[in-house]
Amino acid sequence: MNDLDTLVQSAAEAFAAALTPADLENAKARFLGKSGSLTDLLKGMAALSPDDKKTRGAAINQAKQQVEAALTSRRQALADDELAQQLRAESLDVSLPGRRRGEGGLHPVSLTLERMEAIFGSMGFAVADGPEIETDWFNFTALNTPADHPARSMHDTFYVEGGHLLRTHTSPMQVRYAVQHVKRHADALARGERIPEIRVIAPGRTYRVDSDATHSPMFHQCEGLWIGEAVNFTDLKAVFADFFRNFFETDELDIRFRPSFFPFTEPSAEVDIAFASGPLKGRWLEVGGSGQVHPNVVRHFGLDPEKYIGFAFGLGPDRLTMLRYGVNDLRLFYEGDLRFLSQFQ
Ligand code: 2NL
Repeated sequence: MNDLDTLVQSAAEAFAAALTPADLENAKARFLGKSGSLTDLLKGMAALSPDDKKTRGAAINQAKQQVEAALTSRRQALADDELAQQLRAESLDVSLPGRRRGEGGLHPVSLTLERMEAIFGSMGFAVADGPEIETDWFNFTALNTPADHPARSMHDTFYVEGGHLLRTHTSPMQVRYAVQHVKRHADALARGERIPEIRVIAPGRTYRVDSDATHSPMFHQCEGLWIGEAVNFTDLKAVFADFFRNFFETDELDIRFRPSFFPFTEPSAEVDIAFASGPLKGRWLEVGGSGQVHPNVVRHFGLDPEKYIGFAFGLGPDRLTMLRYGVNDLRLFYEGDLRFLSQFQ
């Protein structure tokens, strides 16, 4: 092997030993650089005769081409390696199942409210919806609540700027609905004609200054109102029977009225139910309040209490949800814990 063959071979070995592009460029400098081995050989030709220069020059050039070819191929190999490594690092397993987007769902109390709307809807009740910030008149005065009633105190009611308040029940929405209904039929009333009955429920959020294991400052109510010319307690009991049997999906259920007092109804009654079977079998459970709408309230609707009469009731959707699903702590509904909430989807 002559000196040029040896040089080409050691260049090829040096390039092969270079594991990074930077190493390779350093190795290149040793053979092809300004003071590299090949450059030295070319400089060493100065003393040769013209004929020798020709043959020696051609041989050196051929060697240089071989070294350059080895360099190019090593460069390519290193670039290929790097690309392969990058592809390996960024590889995707397209056969893996995709990540599903969480689907979400309704809150258990919303499920109850939707159920209540559907059941009362099937009995001809319209659904009224309106402001949670109310005036004193719609929340208290129209409902025959005296000016000195404790419910009006700052201890019980959240007052906001401008003399408004957060509604303490959804009754004000029923007052709004009744007043509108009467206005819409004002001409017929003036002519002494009959007007359609008022049959409405008002589900939604309500607020009271109250917070412990069984009370939340925000809670839900679903009130109902049925006013006509001869609507009575028998109708009320039938409405409750139909509602509770549908809601709890059982006919094995008793309902009783217990005398009570509310400023907006007279007479008034608490409503209890008892299941004939299941874990709550035989226990009377308080589920709401009710009564015949007070004549003063009927008057505030714009109707003559001598001609129009009916009943109203208030149910607690939070408590109904607890009973239906067997939940024993009200606070679970308002802590936003998905481990609890996702069980209702
Ligand atoms: C309860 C008590 C009740 C009413 C709500 C009412 C509404 C109008 C007129 C008259 Cl517009 N009354 N609502 C009547 C009696 C009881 O709720 O304990 N609720 C959970």
